[in-house]
Amino acid sequence: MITIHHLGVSQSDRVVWLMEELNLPYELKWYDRGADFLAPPEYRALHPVGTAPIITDGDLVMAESTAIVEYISQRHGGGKLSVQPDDPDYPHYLFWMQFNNNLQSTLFIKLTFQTTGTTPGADNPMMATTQRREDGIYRALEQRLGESEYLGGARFSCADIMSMFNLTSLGMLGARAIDDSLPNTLAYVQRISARPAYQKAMLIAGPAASRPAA
Ligand SMILES: N[C@@H](CCC(=O)N[C@@H](CS)C(=O)NCC(=O)O)C(=O)O
Repeated sequence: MITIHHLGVSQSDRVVWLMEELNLPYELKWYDRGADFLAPPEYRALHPVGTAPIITDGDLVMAESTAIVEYISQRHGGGKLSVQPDDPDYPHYLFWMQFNNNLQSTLFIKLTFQTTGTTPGADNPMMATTQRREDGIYRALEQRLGESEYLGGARFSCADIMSMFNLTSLGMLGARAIDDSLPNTLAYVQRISARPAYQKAMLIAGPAASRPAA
């Protein structure tokens, strides 16, 4: 059985969501963040990368949510939440599976500036590039959701599971608010939030959830 090593308030909630969507059994091991909001030493000891999510599946220890989600979908979920190479939407699926890291890299650059009190003006080349990239990602999101109900195509897929954390929880760190300025994205978030498996997963492992009683 797959064990999800869940770090509180983290994007490992998307692995719980995937398992609920696929109706697969799993064990959830809960780890609390330290006072510095980072993963505790016992979490970092699980895998050299040390970031959440991490899963174990037999002898396999795996990090990086994009890889984990696709691995579980294909290996344990019969590929039904993946978009297969012969599907016309496959290129879209590949693109949106990368949305997570693309968006977060722009946020982390901004956060580094902010937390060190070194935020430069908009004409600073690094700042200008970061903002241009971030704007482009949200523009692509709006465009895609104006033409397709789901990011990976006409049906719900892992690409949607990879994206929701960034459109909801990432706001805690200062990511752009999903509001009327992004109408297609706002409607998408509302639509996806209504999924029973999403709601169940957020109750178990979402940002407002806490370690289950022993
Ligand atoms: N690209 C990675 C990002 C992982 C990541 O940044 N995880 C955060 C939680 S949302 C984390 O582990 N933070 C605690 C730490 O770095 O100590 C993935 O998608 O798995």
